[in-house]
Formats: sequence, C-alpha cells, structure tokens
Amino acid sequence: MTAPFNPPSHIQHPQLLAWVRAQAALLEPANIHWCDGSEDEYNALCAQMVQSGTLKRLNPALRPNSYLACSDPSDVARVEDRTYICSLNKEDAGPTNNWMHPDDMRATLNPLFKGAMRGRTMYVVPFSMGPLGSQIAHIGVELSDSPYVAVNMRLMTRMGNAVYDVLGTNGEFVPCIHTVGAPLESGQTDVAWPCNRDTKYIVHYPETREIWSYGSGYGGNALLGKKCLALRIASTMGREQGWLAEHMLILGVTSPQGKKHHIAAAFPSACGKTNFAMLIPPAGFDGWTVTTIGDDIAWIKPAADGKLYAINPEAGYFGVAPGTNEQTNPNCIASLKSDVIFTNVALTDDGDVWWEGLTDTAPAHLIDWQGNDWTPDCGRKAAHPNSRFTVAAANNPALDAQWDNPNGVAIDAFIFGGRRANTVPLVTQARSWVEGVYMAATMGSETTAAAFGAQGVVRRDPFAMLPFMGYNMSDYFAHWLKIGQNLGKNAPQIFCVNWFRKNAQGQFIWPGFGENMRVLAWMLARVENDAQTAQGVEHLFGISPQYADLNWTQSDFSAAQFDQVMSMDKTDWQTELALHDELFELLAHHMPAELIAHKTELKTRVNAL
Ligand code: O2Y
Ligand code: MN
Repeated sequence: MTAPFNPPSHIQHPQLLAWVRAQAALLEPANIHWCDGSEDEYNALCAQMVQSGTLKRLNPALRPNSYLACSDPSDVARVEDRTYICSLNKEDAGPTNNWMHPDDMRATLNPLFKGAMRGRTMYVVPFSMGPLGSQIAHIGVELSDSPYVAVNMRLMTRMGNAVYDVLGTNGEFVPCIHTVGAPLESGQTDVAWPCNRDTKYIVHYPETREIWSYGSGYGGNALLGKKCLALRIASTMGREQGWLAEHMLILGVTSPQGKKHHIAAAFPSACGKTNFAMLIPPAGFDGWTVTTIGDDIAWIKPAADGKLYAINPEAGYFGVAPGTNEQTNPNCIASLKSDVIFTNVALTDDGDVWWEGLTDTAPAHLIDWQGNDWTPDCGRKAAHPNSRFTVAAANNPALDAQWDNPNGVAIDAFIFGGRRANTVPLVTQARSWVEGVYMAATMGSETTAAAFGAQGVVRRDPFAMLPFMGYNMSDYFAHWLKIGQNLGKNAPQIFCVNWFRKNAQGQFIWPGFGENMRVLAWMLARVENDAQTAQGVEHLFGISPQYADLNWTQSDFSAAQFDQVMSMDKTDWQTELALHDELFELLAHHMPAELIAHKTELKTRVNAL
C-alpha cells in the first residue's frame, strides 16, 4: 500500500516535495506525517508513544511533562564502526574515517531502504540548525519512521513550520533519511524500541550533502541534525566556505566589572562538556557569572569586523545522565525539572528517574533501564552508562541572553582539553596559532575499559573531532591554519587544559567542576593581557601560570598539589612525542609542513630538558 501524499499547502518548495515523494516511493511507509513543530503535536506524539510502550510518562507531580524511553540493549550509543564518509575519493575521507565509494554504498543501501518503512509512519521533520534565518544557520529535513526521533528533534533543533518559511520556494536543505530498519509486515505487532539488531549504517555523502541512517533509533545515529549534519556534513561545508564546524561548547564569562568574554571549548565525548558549559563559579568569585550558549557544537564564521563569531546550531541538550548531580552540575539538575525525555535511566517506585551518581545513596528499589527489578546489592548498573536526557536549552537557568542571536557571539579564546592522567599540564597557553593548532591536533584521551577496550591507552582525538570529521583530518588541520592566517591579530588565543591529572594512588588531583573557574579567570586575564593577573611562565609546550598566578580565594588546593597537576616529565614527554610521530605517520597525506616543523622544534626542546 502506498501512503497518500498530501503535503500541507504552505510547503511551496517543488524540489523538497519531489524529494519526499520519491523517498516515500522507496521507503513505502503506511502514512506520512508532516511535522508542524507545535506543542500539540509534541504532546500527541508522546501520548501515542506512551500507548505503544516506547515511552513511560513520569509522575507529573515529581517530573511534569517528562518521559522515560528504554532502548533495545543492542541500540545504546553511536556506532562509530558503522559510520561512513562516502566521498568520491578515499583520500578525501582520510585514514580516520570508514570509507566506501558512493556507488558501492548506494548499491548496498538501496535494497535495505527499499520498503524499510513498511507498516510505519514516515515523519517529515523540517529543522534549522541555528537561529531561523541566521546567515550562519543551515536547514535540514529528516525523514524518519521513529516518532521518538520526531519529538527529540523538536527539543534539540528549531523544528517545524517556520522552517518552510525560511526555505521559501528554492532554499537549500540537507536531505536526511533515517529508518529504524524494522518494517512491520501486515499483522506483525511492534516492539517498544524498534531497531535492526544486525545491520546498522550511518552514511554521509559529503559531495552531495546527504545523510542516510539505517537500523538504529538512538541519539547521534538517529537525530541527524546533531553529529551527522552539524559536524560531519557541516565540516565539509565549512572547508569549502571558509568557516568552522566544531565539537565545542560555547560559554560566556562576565567579570564583576561587567566585561564579557566568549569562549569555545573542545573536549572529547563524555569529558564533562555540559558541566563546563553550565559552570557555577565557586565561593571567592563573587560577581562572576558563566552563561551557556551551547554544550556540544559550535559553528564559527569570520565576520566583516575580522573576528570569529559563533552560534550553537542546536536548541537543546542531549546530555549524559550518570554523574550529573546537584554538586557536579546544579544548573543541569535545574534544567531537568520538567519537560524532559530521559533515555535508558532507571525508574523509581514513585515514577521518577534515577541514575548512578544522582544521589549518594541509591534508592532501595528501582526498575533498571532494561525493565528489571534492581536493588543496590544486585551488582548491575541501574542506568546505562550512556543514558541520556533530552531537554530544550530554554530550560537552562544559566542560558546566555545572546544564545539565540543570529549573528552569534565574538569568540575571544579557544580551549582544547584531553583526558590525561599525566604528561599534559592543567593549563597552557599557546604562544602562536600554529602552536595552538598543534596542541589541538595532538590532543588525546585515555580510554576507559567500558568504552574502548584496554584501559589507559591514549586515543588521539584531534580537536575532539575524530568521530565527527567529514573529510581528511590533515586537510582539516590545514583549514584551521588558513583560518588563523586570515584572522591575523584578530585570532582568538588558544589554550590547552587537562582537568584529569591523577596522583600515584590513581586519584584525580584537580577538583574540577566549578573550580575550573580559577583556570578560566587566568585565561581571560591572559586574553586581556592584564599585567596584574596575567602572569605566566614559558616552558617547552607553551605558557602556564605559577601557583601564585591563580586566584585561590576560599580554596585549599595547595602549591604542592598545583605542582603535581602542572609537572612535565622528560621521559613522559619523550613517550608522548613518539605517539605524536605515530599520529603524524597515520595522517602523513597532506599533513601541513608547519605542524611537522613544530613537532621537530618540540622534540628539540624536550630532548634539551
Ligand atoms: O551515544 C550517542 O548517540 C550520543 S553521543 C553524544 C551526545 C551528545 C553530545 N555529544 C555526544 C558525543 O558523543 O560527543
Ligand atoms: Mn559531543
């Protein structure tokens, strides 16, 4: 049966209509739902999913207008090994991406997508990444057979009819096609979380700017505006058009004197970006405020005044739940009071949610994310380690007044941060743009056993973009160098941080969270070149503060502890540089000469220690 094709009359874009019609012929949905983005539609879709068992409505007295979804156990995270960049030439995808020729990939996917939405409704989801009509924004249209995707897209993007007004009759949009890969044959009953346990593909065609996702209903695999469009496809647009699509949070910091700076910061996945984006300054920083512009992605463009301006292309947060609590991120906890979709956290007996780290003491009984009874002594986690909340940015009490400004905010500094138990100091300022790009290109994170096999192995994650690069990583380094060259004296300062140094007992030394404000204040003093507070000393890697250069008001962090988080050991750095050599070998094709020269200089400095 072919679904009736009755688009709303306000869609006046022949190319878009023809595309939806053609895809409907391929996917063979039973119905087509043209999303309007309204609250009524959101509520109706949520109610429908409560009926079908996909969502549980949480106790409205405890968590108004909020839901819990529990996914299939095979569908709990992004699938990097199933993610492809299908450029015409393999070298354009580079050695860090899975690649297949577009013709071969289309031949693989066509039979999978043929009839993939049978028995389901196809949702047509128009969305803007960035403020509607902003010069920096881009539009996508996602076709999905998942109502969970439709409602999450309403929280995460500017979704709905207003997008068609911006598109007009011939505006550009990125076509995004998503199916859970579980067609319903006639009479077949559905499951709560349909997906394809055996086959998943997350595919990007950078030349034709298309996204095709098959088999997963989860997060970055299915909400195609996020990692797929806003990073992988947008990075290729940025390369062509002279801008940057980055895996960066954006925050505003206002001093007691009312001076405001904007900072964009890149950290690998699951390194506390949402916590940093919502930081509350500690006691002793009276009068300082930190406000959130974005928690995950930044689109950054040079403007007529010669400076870089950034927007958050998203409109919501898809944050990691475990570890989030009143101490680590009070603003986030406040954001989650109502109107939230939780995924894969545990259900309390009174109809609320719980996850590891939310409270010191776990409830005596829960229903875990897989629907089983859970008690604190059962030996299992109650929430999945990658369990999430989806919530609109508007819920954040620390939302920056400029977060929706179509012109973006002027960026004063970039921060790049890895997760390293040793070697990399707490904070370092790059002495030049090239030194900063080198820091970002070589940043790495120690893997956790749960995530990537052997514990403690450094996974290089250049610019925190490893899983999100839409083209060759070395060409991306060259793009950054070119942007810096064009900016000249307007180039933001670049800093490298490492909140994760450990002592001999394997404990974190730096307290992190709100205490990161002490480091942030030093950076801003450096940006302002404030002689009183901007002291620092040069070392082989850049410029770092001494203990006395940071504001320690109401802190008991000692000079000895500071020495531990700042220490740089010759043998550690020789090992580190051998690892940089390995990275540069992997990325040898098109590796910029400036970065090779910088590595040689760094080696000379290390050997001279
Ligand atoms: O596992 C997923 O699908 C989510 S991944 C994610 C979600 C929000 C922000 N960042 C990330 C990430 O992996 O960097
Ligand atoms: Mn991320």
